[in-house]
Amino acid sequence: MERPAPVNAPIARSAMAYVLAGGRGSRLLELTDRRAKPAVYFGGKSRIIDFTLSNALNSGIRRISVATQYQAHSLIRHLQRGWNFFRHERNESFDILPASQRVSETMWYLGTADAVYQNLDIIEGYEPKYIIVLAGDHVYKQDYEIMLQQHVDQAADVTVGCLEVPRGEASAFGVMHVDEEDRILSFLEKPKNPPPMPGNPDRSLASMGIYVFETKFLIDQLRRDAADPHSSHDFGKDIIPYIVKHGSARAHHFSRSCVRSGSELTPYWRDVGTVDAYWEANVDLTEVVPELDLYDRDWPIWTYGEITPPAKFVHDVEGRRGEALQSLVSGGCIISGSQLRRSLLFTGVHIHSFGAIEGGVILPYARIGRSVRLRNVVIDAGVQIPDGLVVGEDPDLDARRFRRTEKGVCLITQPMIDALQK
Ligand code: ADQ
Ligand code: ADP
Repeated sequence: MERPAPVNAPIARSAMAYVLAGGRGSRLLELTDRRAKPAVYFGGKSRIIDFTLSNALNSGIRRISVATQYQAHSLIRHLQRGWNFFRHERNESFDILPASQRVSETMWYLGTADAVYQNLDIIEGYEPKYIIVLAGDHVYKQDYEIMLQQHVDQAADVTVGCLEVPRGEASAFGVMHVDEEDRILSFLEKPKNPPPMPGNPDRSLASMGIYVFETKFLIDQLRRDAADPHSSHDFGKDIIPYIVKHGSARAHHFSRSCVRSGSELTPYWRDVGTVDAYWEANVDLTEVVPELDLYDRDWPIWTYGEITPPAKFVHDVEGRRGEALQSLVSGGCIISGSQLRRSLLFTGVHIHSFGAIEGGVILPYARIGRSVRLRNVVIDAGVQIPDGLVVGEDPDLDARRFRRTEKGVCLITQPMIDALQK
C-alpha cells in the first residue's frame, strides 16, 4: 500500500518525473553509435542525462522513471552505478524502463507518448498525483517545483515548458502562441516556417518538450490517443496539439524557474545535439566565468563518480612542463610534458610528452601518444591516439581522416584511428 505524501509536503513529493531517454541523437554522429544521446559524456564528470535527473532531485522529486530504447546499455550501466540511492522505504523510486514490448510482442515504442503509455501500469502502481514528462538530452538547470506549482495554481490540463529561441532555429521545436495569461492558443510541431512572437519578428516561443499533467488526466489522454489509428502517438505531434484544441494548455516560461547562480544572467539551456554544439558547450566551461556554473553547491549535478587517484602533472625527460591552462581536468588524468589550453579532460585521460592540445574535449580513458598536436577536437572514450598525430592544421587531410564539422571541429573515434593504421 502506498502511503500518502505528508501534509504540506511540496508538490514535487507527489510528482513523478518520467524521463524520455530513448532517442539516438543522430546529429552527434559517431558519438552516439554505441550510446544514446542521454548517455553521452558532458562537462568532465557527468553524462547529459544527469542534468535532467539532478534537476528532478534538486527540485524535491523522489520518484523517477527513465524510459530507454536506442543503445541503452551504456545509459543503464551509468544509471545503475550513479542513481541507485532511492529508497522504497522513504516512498522513493527510481525505475529504468526498457522498451520491453510490454503491450505487444511485435511492437516497440512508437512515439514519445507510446513510451509512457506502454509503462502505464508501472506508473499507476506508484499513484503519483502529477507527472512531469522530461527529455533526458538537454543541458540546463531548472527548478521543476516552480513549474508544478504553476500547473496546480492554474488548474491547467497540461503545462508546457517553453523558452524563446531565434526564429531561424525554431523549426526544430514545437512552436506556440500564447495570450497574456500564457494560455497556449496554438501549437505547431516543427513548423517549416515558424511563426514569430508577437512584436518580435526574430524570436519564436519554443516548447522545451517538458510537460506537467495530473496523472489521471494524462492516463485518459494516453488511452484516447492509443486508440486513435491516425495518431503517431507522440507528445509534440499528437497529445499536446489535441489538448491545446480541446482543453486548457498553459505555457511555463523557463526564465521563471531556471536556476541562476553567480554570473548567469541569461537562462542557460543547450540542446548539444550536434558535434559543433557539443564541442562548444564543453569548451565554454573552460571560460574564466562560464555561463553554466557547475560549482554551485545549491544545485549540484549528481552523477556516478568513479573513484580515481588525483589528476597528476609531470614534466617530460627534457624538463618541459606538463600543464593545463584554462582547462578542466578530471580525476585519474596524467599529463606528462604536454601543454593544454582551453581543454576539458574527462576521467582517466593520459597525455604523453612533447605534445600540445588546444580546444580538446577528451572523453574518459582516451590515451594521447607522444608528440601529438590537436586543435579543436572531440575524442571519444577510450581512443588511443598514436604518436605524432597532428589534427587541426590541414583541413582537407582532417576531413578525409575524421569527422570534420562545418566549424572545423574534428570528432575522432577508434575505428577512424584504426583505419589510419591500415
Ligand atoms: P524532439 O526532441 O525532436 O522534439 P523526440 O525526438 O520525440 O522529440 O524526443 C523527445 C525525447 O524523447 C528525447 O529525449 C528522446 O531521447 C526521447 N525519445 C524519443 N523517442 C523515444 C522512445 N521511443 N522511447 C523513449 N524515449 C524516446 C520534442 C518535442 C518538441 C520540443 C522539443 C524540445 O516534440 O515539441 O520542442 O522536444 O527539444
Ligand atoms: P560508455 O558510453 O559508457 O563510455 P563505451 O564508450 O565503452 O561506453 O561503449 C559504449 C557502448 O558500446 C557500451 O554499451 C559498450 O558496452 C559497447 N562497446 C564498447 N566497446 C565495444 C566494442 N568494441 N564492440 C561492441 N560494443 C562495444
